[in-house]
Amino acid sequence: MPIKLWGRPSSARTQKVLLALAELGLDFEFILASATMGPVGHVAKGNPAYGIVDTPAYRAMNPNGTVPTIDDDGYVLWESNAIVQYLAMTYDPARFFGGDPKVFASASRWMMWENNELIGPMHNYVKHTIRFPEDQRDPKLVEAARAQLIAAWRIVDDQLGRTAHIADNAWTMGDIPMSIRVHRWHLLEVAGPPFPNIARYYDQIRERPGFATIADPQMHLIG
Ligand SMILES: N[C@@H](CCC(=O)N[C@@H](CS)C(=O)NCC(=O)O)C(=O)O
Repeated sequence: MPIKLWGRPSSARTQKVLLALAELGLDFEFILASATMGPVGHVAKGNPAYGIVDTPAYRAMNPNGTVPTIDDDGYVLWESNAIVQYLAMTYDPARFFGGDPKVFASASRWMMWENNELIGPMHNYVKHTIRFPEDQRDPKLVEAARAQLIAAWRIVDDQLGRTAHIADNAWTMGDIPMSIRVHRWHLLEVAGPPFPNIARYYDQIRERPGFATIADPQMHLIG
């Protein structure tokens, strides 16, 4: 039975799972579970168009009412980074972390770091430049987010000066969240200093066959 994935294509967390499945070449069934954002605009909770994330059946699987969630032959899991790690350990430990606990921990560290350091300022930047109606955008928050992102990207650029990929010379699961963030950063065309190692990395990750899954700018700029 193929893995079931409940998600929203414009959600970066859903994209992590899409990238992992593409790297594994696994068949899966995609269920569009959320319509809170996208070409139709923001839909409030309680509106039937909100999506199945708000139904009792979905909340029985994922009490947060968020995406993504997977069901792999009866094993239900939510929390995007945990899903990627489960897929890695179950289906291809060698490809996803060289089958090595130290590489696993290094990759896992970058997955957590992305969650802790990049998502917040990137969401603020996108909300206050693209997602919110113009009268709700705050230029001070945009500038604060830009400064935080530049400081964070400097850490990434330094690391990519030491290793070809984020957690190791080889590609690992740690490159999944990083690929999505680096792609978004380039699509947003934020003013800032050059990051030569990130530019080299961006060329590299776009060459991977799985990247086509998340390449479409509409998946990043409308959500
Ligand atoms: N920490 C969770 C966060 C899940 C989350 O907040 N997902 C967002 C999309 S990226 C969501 O479901 N938002 C509400 C919605 O789209 O209906 C994870 O990484 O899976």
